[in-house]
Amino acid sequence: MGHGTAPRIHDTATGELIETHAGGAASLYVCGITPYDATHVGHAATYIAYDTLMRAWLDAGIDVAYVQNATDVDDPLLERAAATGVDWRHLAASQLDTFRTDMQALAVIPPDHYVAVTERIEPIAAAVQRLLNSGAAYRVDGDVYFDNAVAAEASPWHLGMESRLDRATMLELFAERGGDPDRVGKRDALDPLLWRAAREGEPSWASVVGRGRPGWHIECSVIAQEYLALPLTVNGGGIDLTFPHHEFTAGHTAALTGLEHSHVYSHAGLVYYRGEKMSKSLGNLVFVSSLLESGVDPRAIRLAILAHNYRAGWEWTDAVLATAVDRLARWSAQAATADGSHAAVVDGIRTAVADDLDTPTALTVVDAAGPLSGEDVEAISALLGIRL
Ligand code: 5CA
Ligand code: ZN
Repeated sequence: MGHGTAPRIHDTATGELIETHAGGAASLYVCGITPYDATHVGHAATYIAYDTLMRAWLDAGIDVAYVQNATDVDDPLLERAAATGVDWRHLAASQLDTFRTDMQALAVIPPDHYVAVTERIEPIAAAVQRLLNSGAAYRVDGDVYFDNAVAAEASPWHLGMESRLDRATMLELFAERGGDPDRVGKRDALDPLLWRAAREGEPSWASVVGRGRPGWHIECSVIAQEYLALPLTVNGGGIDLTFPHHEFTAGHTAALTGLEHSHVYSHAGLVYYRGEKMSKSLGNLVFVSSLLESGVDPRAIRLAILAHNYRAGWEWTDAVLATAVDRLARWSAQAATADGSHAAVVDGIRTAVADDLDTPTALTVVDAAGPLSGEDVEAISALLGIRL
């Protein structure tokens, strides 16, 4: 369409709303799934948040380059494969298939490049070697770690630049989210793993830094650098990625390039179910595919998600879904029943979405409109991804 205003987006690193319209172009990197237990409603909410950002940019006539990764080799995926006696490659492939089908059903615009870490082992290993050469990385036995202190001296990044957390909180989250603060031989407890040397029974690849596989954060740093110009406009993901993942992704990129990784670090709030974060490790999951199989209209799932502010944590319940089913029925009954244009609705949706993706307000604009014109229906489709 090309008439909307470019959105302002909340940035974790500064705590401020940031303009995202520089030069009529934007780049987006959203951290993709680790393909097991996909796709739950929490995943869907995060990808729909960034889909709303995409739609707002496109509506404002901005050229967007969008990349997403898939963490198709990592400890939790390997553990799940081992526990269920499935080959890890088959597990990853089948879950990525489900994810893509679910995203399509939910009308999520696909990324321009969807990149699996197992396809990018060579450039990742080359980046690890460069960090070793520059002194920003060191070995512990065969494994390679990032030296936070050296990187902070030599680059625009320092520990805490992105997450703004204190060290005690960092240590806690690092241990919870895949880090190894107690590994003997590290220079600092918070130095993250860049490369894990081959272990018996684990997948590994031959590379310039020896046989092994990539650490987590270097994956997203290198894939973003390969496919997009730096700094990114927005690096997005769920709020659980604030630390350690996006902190160290930013650190690795800065140490490798001297550039900032991203202009904005954006985080979506988490979806809860039965009082706890919907998560693979807790097992309290509601799958998009199960909802679809039980006959739920994918547009109702999307509306249920859009009814919540993307930054707020919220609870998935039957009532949330029922409200969305009702809303979809009401909107459908009103679609294309009004003559002529209805600028207030289109403007209302645009203004709300441009204001840090305020979709709850956009929905109330449509609720209040009564009969909808053809132009309204087009705006609802373009900006909210709901085709009535
Ligand atoms: N592969 C990494 C990112 S590089 C990863 O975090 N994968 S994931 O499968 O665990 O999560 C995929 C995305 O969904 C991440 O952005 C994560 O923050 C988000 N996510 C996970 N659980 C929830 C939840 N309950 N609510 C909202 N978003 C969630
Ligand atoms: Zn990532």
